[in-house]
Amino acid sequence: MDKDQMQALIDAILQEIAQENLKKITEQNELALSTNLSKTQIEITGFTPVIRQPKESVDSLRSSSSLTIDLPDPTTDEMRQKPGVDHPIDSEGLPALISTTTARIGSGRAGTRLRTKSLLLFQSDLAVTQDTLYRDVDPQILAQFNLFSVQTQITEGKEQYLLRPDLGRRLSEEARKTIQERCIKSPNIQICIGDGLSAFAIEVNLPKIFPVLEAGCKTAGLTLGTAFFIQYCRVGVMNDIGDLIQPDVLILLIGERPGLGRAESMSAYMAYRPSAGHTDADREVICNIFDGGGTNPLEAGAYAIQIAKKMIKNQASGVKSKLIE
Ligand code: B12
Repeated sequence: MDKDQMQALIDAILQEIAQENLKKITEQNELALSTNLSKTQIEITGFTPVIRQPKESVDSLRSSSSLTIDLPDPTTDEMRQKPGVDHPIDSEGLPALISTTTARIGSGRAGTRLRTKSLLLFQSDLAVTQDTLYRDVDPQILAQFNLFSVQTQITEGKEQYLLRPDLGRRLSEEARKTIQERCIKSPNIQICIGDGLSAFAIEVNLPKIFPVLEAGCKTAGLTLGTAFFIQYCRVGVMNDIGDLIQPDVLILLIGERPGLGRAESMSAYMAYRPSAGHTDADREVICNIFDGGGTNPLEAGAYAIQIAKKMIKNQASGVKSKLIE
């Protein structure tokens, strides 16, 4: 076979494949259109050509009032725990195992890819994470506890906050002035609230923990400073606050880095007489504060007061405190 014959043969084969594919796609388009695309669950068995709807038909489908999405909500507990593995060896053991963990196990696969359910769950969980990271704390919650707001040296919003943790550890000039003017100096306990990496964590936990901290201070005979909120806050800002207010103990309630689909976790970072140059070795943390699986915020509040009393007694926190014990 010479070169021209070879080329002719290749062209013929390519044309045949193209026609076959076109036929398949047309058939599938017709099927999808005839069912108004209500069957969005397309079984993926081996190679399936991508169905691209002609623009007019997509537009007409969008405007059709009979368009329904028939995939169940993948974020419900029931759907999260539903095994995706076809024909498991132990059909009772697998659901039992899945129910013991929030890890994504037994989710199965479609060929080499994720199942649609797993993909949608990932996307919705990631949306929860991003929402809490990029959103601001609801001002109504801050008003509820008479908290005034100050800012760190972040001036360009959340993107800058994420890229420049160093600026989130320093108070702005205006913040310093406001704190100097409005805060009681040298209290036993100073409470500050920072958005950190999760606005939602503050919104759900602050109303529960704050009254416990206030009541705990009163019962323990500890003086309480003027609480306030810090926007674009990192843990290291505790040093600046310590230098300005000079409390015995500073408690910073801050939103923790959210996990996939988990946004409600808050931490209480604490330090004895924080000041410039202190590091995390001088601090302590009560982490994973949230209802239903974490440290209950009411208990966390009571525990924070116990730790504060210990810090005052030992005149130390962090590693130094551990050395005294
Ligand atoms: C991110 C993270 C880290 C990062 C921090 C880097 C960074 N710049 O963000 C790295 C990997 C360095 C880290 C290290 C450690 N971490 Co860490 N960390 C976390 C995590 C996942 C999120 C913290 C968060 O969201 N902070 C809020 C944001 C806004 O703070 P930030 O200002 O951006 O970052 C500061 C804090 O994250 C702080 N930090 C991080 N870990 C720890 C631990 C302690 C004891 C303290 C005082 C501060 C601290 O360091 C950052 C710089 O100042 C938490 C898990 C959780 N559920 O909270 C664990 C967690 C807080 N870490 C923990 C531990 C034990 C440590 C280490 C001591 C581990 C080790 N043995 O070396 C070290 C010490 C850290 C230090 N700075 O000296 C524990 C604390 C347990 C406890 N109750 O004491 C947690 C809760 C994880 C866990 N479940 O075990 N950590």
